[in-house]
Formats: sequence, C-alpha cells, structure tokens
Amino acid sequence: MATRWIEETFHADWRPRIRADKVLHEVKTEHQHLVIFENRFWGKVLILDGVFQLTTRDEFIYHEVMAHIPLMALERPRKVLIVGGGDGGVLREVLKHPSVQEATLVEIDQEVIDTSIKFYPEIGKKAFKDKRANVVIADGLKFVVETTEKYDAIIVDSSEPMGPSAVLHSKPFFADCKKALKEGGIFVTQTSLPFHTPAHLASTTKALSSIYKAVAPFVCTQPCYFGGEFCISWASDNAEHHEVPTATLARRAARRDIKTNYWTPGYHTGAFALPAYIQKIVDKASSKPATKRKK
Ligand code: SPD
Repeated sequence: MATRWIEETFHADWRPRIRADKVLHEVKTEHQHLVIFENRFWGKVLILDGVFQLTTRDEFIYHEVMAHIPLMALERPRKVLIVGGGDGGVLREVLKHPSVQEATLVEIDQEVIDTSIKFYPEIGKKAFKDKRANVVIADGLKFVVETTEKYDAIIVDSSEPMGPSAVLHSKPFFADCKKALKEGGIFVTQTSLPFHTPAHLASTTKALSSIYKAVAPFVCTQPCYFGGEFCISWASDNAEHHEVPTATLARRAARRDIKTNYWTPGYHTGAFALPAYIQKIVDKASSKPATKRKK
C-alpha cells in the first residue's frame, strides 16, 4: 500500500508533513475535518482542518506552559476556565494545582473530546473524570457572554484563527473574557508562530493591550508546530503577576508538588524575554509600552 503523508495545509507557501503509519480515525465532524493517525516517531497525532494540533510525543510542552504560566503566577488559583482544549491536556495540567476547586472546560465539538478519550486516553481521560472538572459542550464565545461566574484564569486553547476557532481570536471575545475574570485575573491565548504569522500576534497584542493593563507574550518551543518559536499571549490588569520572582515560583511549585517535564521556574521567568523580531511585533502593535519584568 502506498505510504500516506499527512500535510499541514495552513501556511500558504510551505507545508510540513508527517507520515501516517496508521490512520486511526478520520471524520468530518459538525465543525471540522478531524484526523487522528499514528507515526513511529511522533506517536499519535491530531490534525484539525489541516492544522497539526498535538502529538503524544510533545503535547506536554504546550499543555504545561498554557496551564502553569498563568496558574503558577497566582497565589491560590481556585476557578479556571478553559475554552477549547477538548483533548484534555490543559485540563490535566490545571488540575495538578491543588488549590483549583473547579476547572470548567468549554468545547464546541463533542467529537474532539470523545475521540481524544478513545484514541489517546493517556492525555486527558483521568482529568475528565476528576470531580473538579466541569465539561460543557458549547460555543466558547456564547459561554463567556452568558456566564455569571468569575474566574481566576481563562485559558484559550484554540486552533488557528480559522473555522470554528476564528472568533476566539477576536477583540469582542477577549473583552467578554475580561468580564468573566476576577479582578486582576489572568488571560492567555495562543498566538502561534510569529516568524510565519506575525499578523496573528500583532492583532492579538493590539486587541489585548486596548483591554488589559498588562500584556506580555511568552514563548516556548513546540516541535510539532514547525517553524520557530511558538507564542502565547498573556494579559492581566495586575502586572505583578508578570513579575513573580523565580524563587517564589520555585516555592509554589514545591508546595504544590507539581511534576513537569518542560515548565520550570527559570523557564517561566525567561519565557517572557522575547527575541528582538518578536518584541518588535509586540511593540509596534501595542497601544502602551510593553510590560517588562523589573528584574
Ligand atoms: N498551530 C496549532 C496551534 C494549535 C493550538 N491548539 C492545540 C490544542 C492542544 N490542546
């Protein structure tokens, strides 16, 4: 049988691809084209509408940083909202924080949850069973408009600004999220690969800096998101959350007894130090001076 290579079709001028040793599931859900396949190196791979979402080999990186950068910055995070993230990876990391009493995950596509539990239960199955997990199948946009709850942190784990995810990168959505945050709460959302899609980081920075007092993107290296640093935009009305000393982060991690494979207190501090080409995108797009750590 001919070897099938599955391509990411997101970038207009180039396409990374991964060999599909075995296609485990392929379906057009109500919302998107979903393929789960196996590759000898990457493990199990999820691709949605032609965009690589996760591999079981490197998912720990994205999920740890999305959860621990906001939650380690908070003294006692209790209520967390995750928009998207139907694979359960961010939920798993959020629930590692013992002070979290409730983690609400709002996913538009039930099939993403069902197939994730079926094909890579090692990512989120345990988290979905946790008593503190509150899973809601709904449109995240509508959810944040309608909710009367207030969250310590809102984590938007969405795909790229296209298809069902497009609205999750819009200014009205960011503003509605702020209304659902406790005072000084933290908002994070992925802003992709600034080397390739600088406009994504620029438009998010522009929108967030018109809504929040402090905006500070941070970076990680996500091997399956081919193409340089991967960026996550962080925003809050409390800039102090951005300046938590490394030693305090280390004490919190020890007290919470959180085991990680990527996040460390030192990484956390350094992740906000941006390469010049990314800092320039942020400075140009921001309506206020970039939030900088004091030390
Ligand atoms: N470029 C792809 C970004 C995808 C972000 N979402 C990943 C979902 C993993 N939980």
